[in-house]
Amino acid sequence: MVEQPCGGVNIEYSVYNPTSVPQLLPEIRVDGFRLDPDVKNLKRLVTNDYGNLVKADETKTKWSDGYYPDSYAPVLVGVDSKIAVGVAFLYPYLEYQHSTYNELYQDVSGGAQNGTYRFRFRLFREEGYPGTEQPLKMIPPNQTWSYTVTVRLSKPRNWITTLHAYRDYFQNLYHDANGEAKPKDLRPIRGKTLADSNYFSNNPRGYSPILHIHDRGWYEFVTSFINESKELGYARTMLWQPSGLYRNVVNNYPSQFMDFDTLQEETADAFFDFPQNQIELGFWAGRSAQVPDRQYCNQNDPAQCQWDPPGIHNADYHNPDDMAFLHHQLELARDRWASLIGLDMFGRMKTSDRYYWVKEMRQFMPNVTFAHEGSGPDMTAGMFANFYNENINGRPPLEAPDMLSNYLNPGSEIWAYYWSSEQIDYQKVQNLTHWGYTVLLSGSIVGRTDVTHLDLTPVACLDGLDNDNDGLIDFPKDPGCKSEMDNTESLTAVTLF
Ligand SMILES: [Ca+2]
Ligand SMILES: [Ca+2]
Repeated sequence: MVEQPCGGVNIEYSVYNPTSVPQLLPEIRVDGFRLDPDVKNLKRLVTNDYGNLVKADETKTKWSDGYYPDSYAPVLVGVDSKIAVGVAFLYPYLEYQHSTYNELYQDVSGGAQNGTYRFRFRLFREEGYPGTEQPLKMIPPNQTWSYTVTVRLSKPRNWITTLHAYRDYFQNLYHDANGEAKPKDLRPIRGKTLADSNYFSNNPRGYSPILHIHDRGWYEFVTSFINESKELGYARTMLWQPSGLYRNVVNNYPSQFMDFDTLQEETADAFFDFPQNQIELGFWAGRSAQVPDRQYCNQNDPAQCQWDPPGIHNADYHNPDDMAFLHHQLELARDRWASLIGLDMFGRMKTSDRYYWVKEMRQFMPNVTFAHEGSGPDMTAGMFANFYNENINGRPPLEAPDMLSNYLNPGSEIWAYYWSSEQIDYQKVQNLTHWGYTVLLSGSIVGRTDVTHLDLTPVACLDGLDNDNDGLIDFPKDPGCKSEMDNTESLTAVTLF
């Protein structure tokens, strides 16, 4: 594929520690970019919600999406009306295992560079659990670590191509090792909540009484759920709390998502009806990176644990007992015909451990699509879907395609969770699908949305095809595309006289 021409340089950094004690890593930055000094004319790439341009907050002089790999990629892009500047930080994450805090900021010192912009990567910290502050990373004695900062300039329209050197580096490191994700599947997913703590007075695991899973097992529910899903036009489904809920509610949803009670266990062959009816069955794996404390499990078999254990902990990828438990849950899901598995709170595992664990899961269940709740970084997103929930953490609604994900991991699904207790905005579901998101609809009204006539085709400027046969594909390459949301690659007729 030929990139739009964009100029730039690569800056190589070698950090050598000649001493006999570990040393802090220095801040790495590039200075002096003369983008429009008036911040209200500046747009920047966001990397922690969905990867697209937003207006820079003009009340600030520093803009950051926090640490990578909590964010999607270690890249910074600033765009004004004349030029786009993209700066990326290339380093072998799995080898160095440190995060980086990425920041675009404006020099307001009043000096010679006043009003110009800087791009910096700093506060490199030990890899740890997202949301917790780790110690600063030290480079060991007598070692040299290498980093490359790529700086690319382009016309504003071509801003995404300023990241092409990062994309080449990234795909070479991660895609070559794992293969690309499957082509995106835009068919919507129908979500269903099976239990709620309000129902503990009715049955021990809080299954919704009207579903009768608690007293009649799976057969009735599965038959009616499949029939209903077919009528509404769904071919993919997701069941939350398949094993019910813990009474000890702080540990919900259960990591024991496949540890059924006796009646549910005895009727679990009902799930075979899903593949029989060409409906993909999904299970939501509660707290998928946490496991029951060892003392609540069988002495000889760490995979067999008592239901609702009083203590759980973050799973350690290097602890065979923890991993035996997680493996066993997956085995049960596989035997029960799961095609989709949602990994609840997956961020409780370190990024590099998640990376190796998901690689293993994919080998173990090659036909299953996994999804990462909380959105994983680019290096894991190449192997499974991300899950975007705009209902939490003040995340913005999805109002455009995820250009960054499309660019780095074009085959990866992004599940856009649509939950509402109110009437559905069907146009929103259609827009999200056109923009390349897989919509996961859930809730008593939303989950009953008829999607039979949903158009599953991405817009022409985002579909990877040369729709008008001019040799140029999609936005920004095809000049007929006004934006990545344009549905035609053809230039509209212009009246000249
Ligand atoms: Ca196209
Ligand atoms: Ca074209």
